[in-house]
Amino acid sequence: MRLRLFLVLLLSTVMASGCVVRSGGRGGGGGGGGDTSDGTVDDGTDTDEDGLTDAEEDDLGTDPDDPDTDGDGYDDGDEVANDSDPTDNEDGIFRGGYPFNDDLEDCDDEDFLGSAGEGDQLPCAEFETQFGEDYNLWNMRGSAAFMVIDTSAVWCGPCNSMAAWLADQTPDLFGQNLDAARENVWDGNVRWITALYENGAGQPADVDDAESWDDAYPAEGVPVLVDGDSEMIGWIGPPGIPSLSLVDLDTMEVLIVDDTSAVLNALLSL
Ligand SMILES: [Ca+2]
Ligand SMILES: [Ca+2]
Ligand SMILES: [Ca+2]
Ligand SMILES: [Ca+2]
Repeated sequence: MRLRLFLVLLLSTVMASGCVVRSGGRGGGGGGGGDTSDGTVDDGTDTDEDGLTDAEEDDLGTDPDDPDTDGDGYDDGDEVANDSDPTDNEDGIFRGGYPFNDDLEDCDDEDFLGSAGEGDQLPCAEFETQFGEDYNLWNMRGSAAFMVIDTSAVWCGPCNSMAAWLADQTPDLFGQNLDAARENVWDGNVRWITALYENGAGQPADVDDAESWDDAYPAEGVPVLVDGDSEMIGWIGPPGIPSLSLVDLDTMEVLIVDDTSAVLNALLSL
């Protein structure tokens, strides 16, 4: 009963405070047998199953018993295959430490076609991050149970409020205490991406806007993606922003399309 009342309260506050929308991996793998640089035979054993054989790890100076030698969240084999240093935790595959997934085989669509519906699969599309790197959304697959898609614009006051809340700059969101929701994001139980489609002047957002947004509202683990082509917001099609949608990170299907209250309630109940 309390939850239902809360939902109604939250829904009404979100509706009242929203903005009207005015318009519109890199490779992977590694490892293999062969001879090593010191002439010893590599029998192909990969004890820690990180894609590098024990002999290769011996050459590289990585730990054959630890898939992530430097503890930056990326496996040694993935780091080598993607030209980051497996012994330097300041040098990862993606700036920001965002998840990496080298298996995009199940993805059929790279483009956003039509409009999002419940059960539709998220395209394996790339967006530029606030660091100027291309990031395929399917890298998030398997990194948590769910991912929130937050479609926002710089000119939208409530979008800024939501970002400030997520960055722990304000205690409440739209007058509600939703700590359990954001703590699930901070703890990595849920992934969150913010897709910015317009800047403060209502023009298409670019990487500078994404960088400024991240500087103003730094939230660890949350990529700020440049949606200046309005691909994401065009696909989701919210009549108002901020708009939250929810994706199942196992199937990559959209569970909730443009229902901010429902998504926040889902995050509260995890
Ligand atoms: Ca290994
Ligand atoms: Ca290793
Ligand atoms: Ca690593
Ligand atoms: Ca590294």
